[in-house]
Amino acid sequence: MESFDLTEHPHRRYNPLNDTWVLVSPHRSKRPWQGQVEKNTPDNRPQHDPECYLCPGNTRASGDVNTDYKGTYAFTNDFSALLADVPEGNFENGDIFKAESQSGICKVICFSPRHDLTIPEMETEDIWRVVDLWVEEYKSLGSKDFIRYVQIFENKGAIMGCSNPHPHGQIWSQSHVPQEPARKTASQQKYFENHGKSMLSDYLEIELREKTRIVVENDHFVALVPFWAVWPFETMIVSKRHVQNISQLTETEKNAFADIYKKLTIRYDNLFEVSFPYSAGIHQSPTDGLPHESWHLHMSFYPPLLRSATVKKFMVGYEMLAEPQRDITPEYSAQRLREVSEVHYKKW
Ligand code: H2U
Repeated sequence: MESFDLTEHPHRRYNPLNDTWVLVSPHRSKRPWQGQVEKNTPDNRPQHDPECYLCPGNTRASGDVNTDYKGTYAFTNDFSALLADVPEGNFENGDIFKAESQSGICKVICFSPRHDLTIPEMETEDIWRVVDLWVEEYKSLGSKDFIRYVQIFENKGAIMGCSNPHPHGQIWSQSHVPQEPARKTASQQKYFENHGKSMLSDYLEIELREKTRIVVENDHFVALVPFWAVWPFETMIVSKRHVQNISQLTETEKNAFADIYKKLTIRYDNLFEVSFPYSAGIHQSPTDGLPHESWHLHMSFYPPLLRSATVKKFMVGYEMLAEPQRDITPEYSAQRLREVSEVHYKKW
């Protein structure tokens, strides 16, 4: 029998960050497709939309009026999933029924006053302002006694459930560390105790040597398709320097973060010639007062598209009931993203 080959044979890959597995079936990527096709709607957005609740000077659903902002703009979500004044408490009935109260603050952050732009279309210096706002919000929300974790994220595109095309993200901060960052906290801590180095420092060292999964890098950050990627074109931006969170980035590093965020998302757009949808977010140290020296800042991108602007990956069936599965290998995805231009060549 021939020997095991990661590019040919079905296998499972381990994600050491969150202690999960993904099934990879490279032999299956040529199967015919007759399923759902998403519509690629043309985008003719004006620079300012009087109906948009995120544009400068407009009235939101709550009746509050946005300032006439010129750069970035943050406000408390009018429909926050978490509220600041929740009485503390637990509910327990034996080992089966458990609940705990949760308080928090949710914010909406507008990336630009321009309604018609997206991150890959913005100037790097304007994206720098977004990074700077993330830092400010992480620091100010995280410094509150009852906030133990700050989740910064961006939902882009209607198929990701994004309610408005105006360039924006969200921040949910809360009184407990939610399960995904909690899993990453435990795994990174264990690795740090065993190796005396952050897991992602060791991981980056290998990736930078092998180069097969790297998409783009600059002096301070690397964007790559992780070995354990679940989504077809999932990527991760990792800081070259081991920092726990964005508040530790130097001005130069913040600029480099903006630069790689732009370069990666341009490649995404160019891949299928569409404003590429994704959910992306920053994972970094909790703000619970513990040291967290093992945490290594990274930003994950989870795009749903599989083979074109209109064909997306479904996480259904086996993925829902057993574990995630992918067909094209992370190495192939990285190669595709490396091959497309880093210049945003099309407006659609
Ligand atoms: P999404 O597009 O990712 O859904 O984010 C938009 C957020 O904006 C959403 O959470 C909030 C919604 O609650 N929002 C307001 O806070 N005020 C509004 O007037 C409309 C939407």
